[in-house]
Amino acid sequence: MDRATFASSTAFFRDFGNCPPGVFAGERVDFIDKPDSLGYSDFFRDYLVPNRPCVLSAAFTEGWGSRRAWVGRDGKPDFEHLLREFGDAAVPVAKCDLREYNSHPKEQLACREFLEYWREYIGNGHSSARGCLYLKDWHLSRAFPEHDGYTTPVYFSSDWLNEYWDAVGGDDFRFVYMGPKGSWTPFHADVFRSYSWSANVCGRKRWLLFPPGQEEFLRDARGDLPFDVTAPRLRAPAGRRRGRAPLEILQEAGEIVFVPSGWHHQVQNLEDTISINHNWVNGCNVAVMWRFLQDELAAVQRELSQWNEPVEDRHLQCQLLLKSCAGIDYEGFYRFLEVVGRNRASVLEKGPDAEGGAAGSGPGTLHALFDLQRAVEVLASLIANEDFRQLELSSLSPRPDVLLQRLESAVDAALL
Ligand SMILES: O=C(O)CCC(=O)C(=O)O
Ligand SMILES: [Fe+2]
Repeated sequence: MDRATFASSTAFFRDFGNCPPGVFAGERVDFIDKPDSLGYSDFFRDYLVPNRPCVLSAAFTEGWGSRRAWVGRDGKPDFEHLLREFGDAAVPVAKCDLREYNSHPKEQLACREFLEYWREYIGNGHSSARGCLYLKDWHLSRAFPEHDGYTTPVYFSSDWLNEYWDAVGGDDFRFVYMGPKGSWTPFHADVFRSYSWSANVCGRKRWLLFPPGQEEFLRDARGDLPFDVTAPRLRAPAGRRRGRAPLEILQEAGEIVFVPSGWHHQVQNLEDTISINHNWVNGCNVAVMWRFLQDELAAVQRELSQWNEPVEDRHLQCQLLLKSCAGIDYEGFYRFLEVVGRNRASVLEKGPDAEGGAAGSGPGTLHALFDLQRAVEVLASLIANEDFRQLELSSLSPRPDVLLQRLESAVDAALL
């Protein structure tokens, strides 16, 4: 991160605090053609901080092994290769013709069974008695850590989510999707309101993207969000539509879509498509994640308050429910800030590096300082939060106030 980007990003979050203006006024999604025209700091300043989508051209994935090895000369998946490499793995597969709450029901299959189904589905004119199946949210890089199918582009490398889950074990947010033409993902915003990036190894996708807040116009009489925003009921004539039309992206083979934090979206595979997707959080959207957790907890509390039975340890029950519906509770979020905060403080203790002014350079000391300032701000807000204060804080080690003080001192020392 260069000095100018550090200064403008720090000022942005100082001025807008934890609720940046965020409303996307543009009608068009930027397309970046040449990798050497986009430095790390450019991406940080123009897309991450203002939370704006963009598309990176196929030149950005040109060197990936998966783009050669997983794809035949005709641009279609190379089934023989995929069977040899991944046939024995167990993979999650969604049934796109069915609905379970707000997603497609999933089952575990052997990758071989899915690939054979897919090949037959194509041979049958894209139809099958089994319906349309979609392999999704497969943790390929966890199952095959040695596989060199892709490298994460530097723009997406400040990734607190995977840094934390890699440190504590048990989960990660790096996925592969494989689906026939017609497979699709229903309307949603991503886990923890994280960012995502999604690269097509082969095939094409159609994305419909809604800036934060626009989803409110799509709720039905019960307040529920739609499952399918392309369903006829929702296609009101333009004059009667209250919200704006979504942004549409047609993503070609090799291209990468950057999905900002908290943007609802729906995605359809226009061809037989394989994609790689990561979800991530960093200093630019950690406050959005924290806001999301507070909103989810409030929803859980409302739900619980409707029960007639007295509930023992209500705040602990609420945390349990929060963890099961949102994927993390307040203590987990505290640990998350602790791990990232300590890692950044230790980078700063090592002293300045040479990257300060270099345009296009990746994370370094200034980035560590930016991150630490953001972690401190959100940690202070967590510690001041009434629901957090009701938890057994004395059992946390380090104690939250001690951790906050340590991290604040590390920021002060670095700013001297
Ligand atoms: O490609 C898909 O089907 C869904 C991808 C998605 O929702 C995402 O990358 O956030
Ligand atoms: Fe998504």
